[in-house]
Amino acid sequence: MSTSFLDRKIRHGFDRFDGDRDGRLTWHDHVVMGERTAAGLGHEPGSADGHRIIEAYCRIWERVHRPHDADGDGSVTRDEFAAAIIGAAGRAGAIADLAVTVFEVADADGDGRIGFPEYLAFLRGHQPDMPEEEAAEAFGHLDRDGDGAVGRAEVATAIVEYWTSTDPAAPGNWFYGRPPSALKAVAPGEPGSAV
Ligand SMILES: [Ca+2]
Ligand SMILES: [Ca+2]
Ligand SMILES: [Ca+2]
Repeated sequence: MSTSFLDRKIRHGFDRFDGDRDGRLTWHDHVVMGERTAAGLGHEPGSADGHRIIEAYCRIWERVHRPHDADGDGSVTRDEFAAAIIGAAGRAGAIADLAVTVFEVADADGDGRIGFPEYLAFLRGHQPDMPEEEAAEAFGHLDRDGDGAVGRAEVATAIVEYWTSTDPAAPGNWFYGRPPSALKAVAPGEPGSAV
């Protein structure tokens, strides 16, 4: 069970949120991601638009991640995180919350669509060395209707798939870039679950 595709994907997702790479999720990680994303979108440090993005990341910490801090020490470890998410597959509320906040952050110009430059800045907020080609490949998976942008419904579906789907072929697995072992995760005929 601990080596299932979903488990690996959740741990990979944890690493995308662990902005300072110390192996624990904290409020500070979310500030770091917000600052990077704001800078990637061209907002000056201290500007109102930059502040709005940092605040959105802090809301992700408060509403989505901090509740997993069972002992109240202000941080969530990788194991705590994986156990909480795996155990909470039905917690649709938190995932929907995440989708709304992510959209708010990534749709920098507020036109209701995430264009490729916006998506690239968002990804680089989570992973500064994200190659543009990998982001483009991911974007192609997420833009399911092929209209050249990722819309609200496409974000919502992708986030649900990323955090809950055991299907290695789910397009939403690409939400944070190339998923872990997307093709070699499981043998053909054994979709997703190496239980
Ligand atoms: Ca951290
Ligand atoms: Ca936009
Ligand atoms: Ca689209």
